Amino acid sequence: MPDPYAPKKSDKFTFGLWTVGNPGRDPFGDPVREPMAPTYIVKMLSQLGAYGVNLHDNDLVPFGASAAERDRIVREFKAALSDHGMKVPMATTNLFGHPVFKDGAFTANDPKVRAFAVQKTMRSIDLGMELGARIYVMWGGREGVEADACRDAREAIKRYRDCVNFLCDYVRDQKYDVRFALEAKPNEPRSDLYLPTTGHMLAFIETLDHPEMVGVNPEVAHEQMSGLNFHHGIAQAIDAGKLFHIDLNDQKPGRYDQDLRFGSESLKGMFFLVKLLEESGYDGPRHFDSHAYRTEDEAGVWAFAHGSMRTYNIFKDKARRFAADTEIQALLKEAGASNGDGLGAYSREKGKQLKDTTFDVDALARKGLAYEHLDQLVVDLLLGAR
Ligand code: GLT
Ligand code: MN
Ligand code: MN
Repeated sequence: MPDPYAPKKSDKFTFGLWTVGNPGRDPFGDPVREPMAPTYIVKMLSQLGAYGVNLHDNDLVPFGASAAERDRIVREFKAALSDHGMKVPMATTNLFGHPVFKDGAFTANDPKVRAFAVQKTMRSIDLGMELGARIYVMWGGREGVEADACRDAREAIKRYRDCVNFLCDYVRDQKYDVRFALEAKPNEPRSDLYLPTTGHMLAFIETLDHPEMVGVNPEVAHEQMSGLNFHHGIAQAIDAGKLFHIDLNDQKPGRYDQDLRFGSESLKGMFFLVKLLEESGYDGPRHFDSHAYRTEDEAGVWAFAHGSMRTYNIFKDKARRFAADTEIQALLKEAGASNGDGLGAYSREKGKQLKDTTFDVDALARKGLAYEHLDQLVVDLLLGAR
């Protein structure tokens, strides 16, 4: 019998080259896996049912490569994409790996470092456009501090804004069809990062010259590091029309950025996330930004990739069952879950009427809501007992 959860191209699953390509290096230990050629990653992911791959400039073209070398690498990579029917929906810039970015990129104190970061991003956007990307992620991995004495945090935000504005105008000038997605993270690799959560990013975007060009790329692990409810943040981004991209993975609360396989830790939280994405009509890529455990060889990497996609599809099926479950739906109806009746717009008369209304507050307060029962039904559903 065919696997009903098998990933298909139409599911729009993508992986960063840096994710399945992660060699298992950590701050305490050396790599445990051989590097894999980007063209090989494209082939293998396609066979597993993925829709595409995403990349940093230097995942494909090594830092400092000559123009001729760059062109050869890009040509071969494009051939692999077309041979295996794979897309590059998103591209990004590595603004954190090279020592030049040790004090940040867009927010660094040295204006030459900031200018180099913008130049690197412009070239990297050109590469992304050549590969067909329509979303450009900005993750400010080094935009932060250990020593807060080194700069005024307001100055950092201003520099960040200036760079994003410059890049928006570059894209407009080139007539590129691309949107930016900003990714937040509270800390790591810096002690503190500026713009630490998706909520901070949403507020920052409204201060830009072209806010319509810029949205967010929230990552599960990053919000959970801050102890936040990920799917609530996603709901707010969707409500604001700003969910341009998403980084799916998993995380235990209060740890370093673990980038665990999607759905491997927070079963209930990830169920509600998938339910939200599917029911909201989000049609962007379902991108996995995670990597296999350091215990794994190459076979373990593909098991990790397959598992990430399969788990998403299982949650998608559970969301369908939740919607079709008569007992769950009856409880939701009784609880008034979709009762959006509001006061409507204010008028002086309505305001007066409301002030004069008598509520039976005790009766309202006495009513049990049966959420224990409802939640247990969700647990039964997720554990396969329903
Ligand atoms: C890096 C980081 C991720 C970002 C990537 C995009 S790079 O792996 O940990 O969260 O999404 O720059
Ligand atoms: Mn990420
Ligand atoms: Mn992460």
